[in-house]
Amino acid sequence: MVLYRNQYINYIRRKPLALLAPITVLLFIYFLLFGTSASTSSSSSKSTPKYSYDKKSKSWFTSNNKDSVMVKNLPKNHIAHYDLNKLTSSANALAKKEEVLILTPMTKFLPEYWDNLNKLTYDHSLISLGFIFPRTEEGDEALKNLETALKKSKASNTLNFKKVTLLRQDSNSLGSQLEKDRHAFKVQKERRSMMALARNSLVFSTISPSTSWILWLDADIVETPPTLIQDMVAHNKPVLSANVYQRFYDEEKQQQSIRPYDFNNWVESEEGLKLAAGLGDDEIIVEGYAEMATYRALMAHFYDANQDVNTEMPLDGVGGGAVMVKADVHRDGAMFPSFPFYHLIETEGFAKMAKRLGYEVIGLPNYLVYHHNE
Ligand SMILES: Nc1nc2c(ncn2[C@@H]2O[C@H](COP(=O)(O)OP(=O)(O)OP(=O)(O)O)[C@@H](O)[C@H]2O)c(=O)[nH]1
Ligand SMILES: [Mg+2]
Repeated sequence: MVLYRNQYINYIRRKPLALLAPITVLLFIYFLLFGTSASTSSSSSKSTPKYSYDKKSKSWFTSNNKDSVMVKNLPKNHIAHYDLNKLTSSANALAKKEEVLILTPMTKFLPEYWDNLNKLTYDHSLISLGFIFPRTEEGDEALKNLETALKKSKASNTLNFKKVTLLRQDSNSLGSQLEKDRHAFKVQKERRSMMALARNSLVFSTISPSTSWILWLDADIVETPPTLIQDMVAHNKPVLSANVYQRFYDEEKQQQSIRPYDFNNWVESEEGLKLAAGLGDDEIIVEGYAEMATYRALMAHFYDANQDVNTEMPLDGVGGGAVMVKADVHRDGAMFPSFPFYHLIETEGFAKMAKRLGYEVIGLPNYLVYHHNE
């Protein structure tokens, strides 16, 4: 053996150039086969983005197509299939493990809102949460408070939601959110159109291919039945709005009482249509203002404690307090117009758009949720 090896070594010592030909052939074959991937590994060792969409390097056997890209370093689940035909939103959502996305635009964090949300009895692992905060001091404060609440829940192992998304708004908001400023008639168009932009950013950034239902729940809704989700999906309606009331202390009767709060759930009236017909293209109707008497039937006034809690009534406008929407309604393109749409904007414009897409909009006059009392 030793002799055999020595023979070879002796031969190479005598004629070193004899190695040149086989080495060249080997190198040629190597670059031909691995030329492009060899350049990958050297570039990916630098701190490049996780996925690189480099232009394919020109090699001898590939065409010089400048637009073709190489997608590298992909995780195993990079290509995901979802059959939207198989995604259901049904009356027995919980049994079918349908996912619910709860969306809340938030200027103020109320602990009562958070406690109520956490008490919802729908399986939390099927619930995702999405929040959007304005770029104001108030928004900063609300975000900080929600983060603290999230940390606390996490520390006590009670944060079981599938996913929580916190968004900072890129559009503008009103500076002052004091009750009297928020409700002044002249600021409504601007205020509601800003809220529409916030709602649109929120839904378009958080809806996923597995979302079956979207529950719009305002940050000032502080009390709902714990079975809110099950109760609402049981109606199996594309858009379903609960009746927003408020608890207060009745000085006259010297006792706790309730009163209607949200007047954005309404049925269109002849007067409302006439009013709209007389408006300029850019003018809007906002419900609940004496400046614009519409004589619409307001769901808030239809509450009857002695009637069936599941009574339904068709609506033309909805508020944003607690509205359950089949995710397909949003997927089909229904959003919150920030511009006059049939002279309506935000949630009221959304109801109109859902109807124009062919969906039913329904209200539950006897199903109450409660708005915060400032
Ligand atoms: N991200 C964001 N959220 C907002 C903004 N304005 C209001 N919100 C939130 O949007 C929801 C509805 O706002 P509200 O101010 O309660 O509007 P409203 O219910 O029409 O009026 P109120 O009678 O005052 O309750 C609440 O959850 C607010 O916290 C805003 O500019 N940006
Ligand atoms: Mg409100």
